[in-house]
Amino acid sequence: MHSNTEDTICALASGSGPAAISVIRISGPKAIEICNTIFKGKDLNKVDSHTIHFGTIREDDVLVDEVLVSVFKGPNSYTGEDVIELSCHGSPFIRQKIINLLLDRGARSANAGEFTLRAFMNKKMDLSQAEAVADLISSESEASHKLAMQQMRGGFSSEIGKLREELINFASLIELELDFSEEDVEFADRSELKDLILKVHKLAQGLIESFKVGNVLKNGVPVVIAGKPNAGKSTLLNQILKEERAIVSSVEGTTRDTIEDEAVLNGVIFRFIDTAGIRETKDEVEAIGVKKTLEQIETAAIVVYMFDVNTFTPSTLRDVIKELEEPLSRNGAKLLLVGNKIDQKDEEMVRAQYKDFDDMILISAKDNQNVEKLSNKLVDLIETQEVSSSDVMVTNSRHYEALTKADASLMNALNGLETGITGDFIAMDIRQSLHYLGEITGQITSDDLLGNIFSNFCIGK
Ligand SMILES: Nc1nc2c(ncn2[C@@H]2O[C@H](COP(=O)(O)OP(=O)(O)OP(=O)(O)O)[C@@H](O)[C@H]2O)c(=O)[nH]1
Ligand SMILES: [Mg+2]
Repeated sequence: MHSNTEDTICALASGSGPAAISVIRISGPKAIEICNTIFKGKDLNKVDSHTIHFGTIREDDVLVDEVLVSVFKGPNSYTGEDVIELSCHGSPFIRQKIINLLLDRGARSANAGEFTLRAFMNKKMDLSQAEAVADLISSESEASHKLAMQQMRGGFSSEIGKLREELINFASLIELELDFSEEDVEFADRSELKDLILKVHKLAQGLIESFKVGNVLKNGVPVVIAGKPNAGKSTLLNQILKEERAIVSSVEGTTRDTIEDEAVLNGVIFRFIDTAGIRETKDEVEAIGVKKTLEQIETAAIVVYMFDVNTFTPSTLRDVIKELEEPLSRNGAKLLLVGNKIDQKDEEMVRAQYKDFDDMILISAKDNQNVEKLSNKLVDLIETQEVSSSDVMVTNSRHYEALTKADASLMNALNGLETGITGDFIAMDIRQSLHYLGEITGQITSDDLLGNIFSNFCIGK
């Protein structure tokens, strides 16, 4: 993906609907000059950087709008180039008029993400920071906001930087040895090298592991509500979402397809998935739903297994847990047992009956009894997974894949050291590992990669 930096680009940077104020952004070598041709007020060519000016925009002699123009001169701007941010009244008509005037005077419409692409090319930020900008814009919860902010400010980049530094040291030691290979010297102490690789491997593993949590924090923790028909799953979903999202009825097999919606609990996004009740059925549509339920369980982070305390027994519950064991383990999902319809039974009696099951919650979904307790429990289950720590976390699947490949190359190098393979092969593995790390921060890029990343941005960013 190229951005011809000879071009001056412009685009609407704020939302597309009518608004009190809209911001039009212009960046490039002629940003100030072009803006100056339509602006009446101070001569923008003569003002200082980081100043704001009031004036009017005119088309010929017709007044289009009164505006404020912020001037940022490169390299001290978002893109590193001369940048103008023009605040006008937020009417779609005015905005389009001003943009048309700018295009007329020689600016070009910016592509999606082109401002941030320029910031990356001008080394204002590395690639993972640029990606965090997009995450920040789309963050919907406290947790996803925090992660994006940390990444944008370079927390993740500096972790990757550390890994790279260690490996570069390593590679230079090995390569120095290669230069003198005729003389059969060993500069690099093999056991020291091994320790170094193990150290980097440990760091990489920590980051790779963090993806599991980082990913759910960014995209929402998938919570599957499962159970037999009529357990009250849809009633619970509606209570948590505080709306009548799913149909509730006393007919078994009401929910036939999965229903998904998000709720933010304690700053964390949860994606609740209400499912078709699990039972043997001759109904074809329902059977497809049941199959889907089982698949959902395999991808969940938490499975809320719900049962009706009137019709269940501890021994059936034990059987259910046994059946769920295998699908749960596939993704390392946690199980939360929830006994429902406690309004129809004596709570103490039921508690005594199920005393062997730790951490079970008894609720009445219908009467909204203990549902908040259940929500808190969900938050606890996530938070105890060290989420609340301020450690750097991987949230981006591209980074996750690159780290996994980098680590695999490291393991090849380690293997090489252990089996006494010659230095040139080991150096190759290390170079390979460096290559993958470089892809994360953007020292190594391709047009395809950049195109992929920046085309997902919105125009104007
Ligand atoms: N008494 C009582 N009834 C409940 C409670 N929760 C749900 N119900 C009733 O149980 C019936 C089934 O509720 P649903 O929420 O549709 O159950 P479901 O698990 O989604 O059922 P399927 O979609 O068929 O798998 C409805 O008549 C609900 O009103 C509760 O806490 N107490
Ligand atoms: Mg249902």
